[in-house]
Amino acid sequence: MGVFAGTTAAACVTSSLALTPTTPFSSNKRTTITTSSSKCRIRATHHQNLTAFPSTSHLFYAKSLRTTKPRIFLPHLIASLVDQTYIMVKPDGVQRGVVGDIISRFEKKGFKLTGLKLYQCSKDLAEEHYKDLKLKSFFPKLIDYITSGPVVCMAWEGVGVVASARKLIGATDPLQAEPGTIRGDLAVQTGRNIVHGSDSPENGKREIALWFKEGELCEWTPVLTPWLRE
Ligand code: DAT
Ligand code: MG
Repeated sequence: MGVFAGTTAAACVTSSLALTPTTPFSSNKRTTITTSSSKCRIRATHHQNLTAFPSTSHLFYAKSLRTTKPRIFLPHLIASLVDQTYIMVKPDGVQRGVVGDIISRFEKKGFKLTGLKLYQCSKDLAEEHYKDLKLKSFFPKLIDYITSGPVVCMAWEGVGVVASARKLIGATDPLQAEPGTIRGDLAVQTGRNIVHGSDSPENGKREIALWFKEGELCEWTPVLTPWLRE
């Protein structure tokens, strides 16, 4: 139960703020409380604690002093959190016919596709993409593999998309990747792990700029956005 100790109008407001929909009351009872000094009457509705709904202290909510309804939407806050990631179905994924399955996992998760193409890449592009691995013994084989057939290049956008995509993809070694991940479900060897995902938001931007030309990316608003984000 909340504690009501206010003696002024301001204190009444402060007290009533304690009764937000997140207050963990167990029933829908209405209570009238009268403070002794100010005769300020506070009527509060006790809400059931609906665990399916997140706390109204969530980042994208702001409370109104007049209504306690969490209705203010702050799109500029979300815009500053949106990342891009470069996802690529490698030649083995294309040859094995799992392109649709891989795209579908990102679509179903709720991320936004902003670029998509089938592409046969040059040795130079593959080497630039994997430049951080240039000194690794497997580098020449990796470049041969990536250039051995067409790849499917994708740009995906969303809040937390880089880290989430890495989880959807799974560990580099498919035998270590969890079941339910792309590599965990569809591959058996590191050298044929069928999909690439950027490892940081910075690399997401770098790789999208490397693989896509100007005009190949689309800015659009999916109609399902209100069903994915509050
Ligand atoms: P990831 O693709 O999970 O980001 P990475 O960036 O370390 O992994 O390596 C890029 C790719 O290089 C990886 O998908 C497959 C290949 N690779 C990595 N380690 C390898 C190894 N030990 N032997 C053969 N290929 C390897
Ligand atoms: Mg990597």
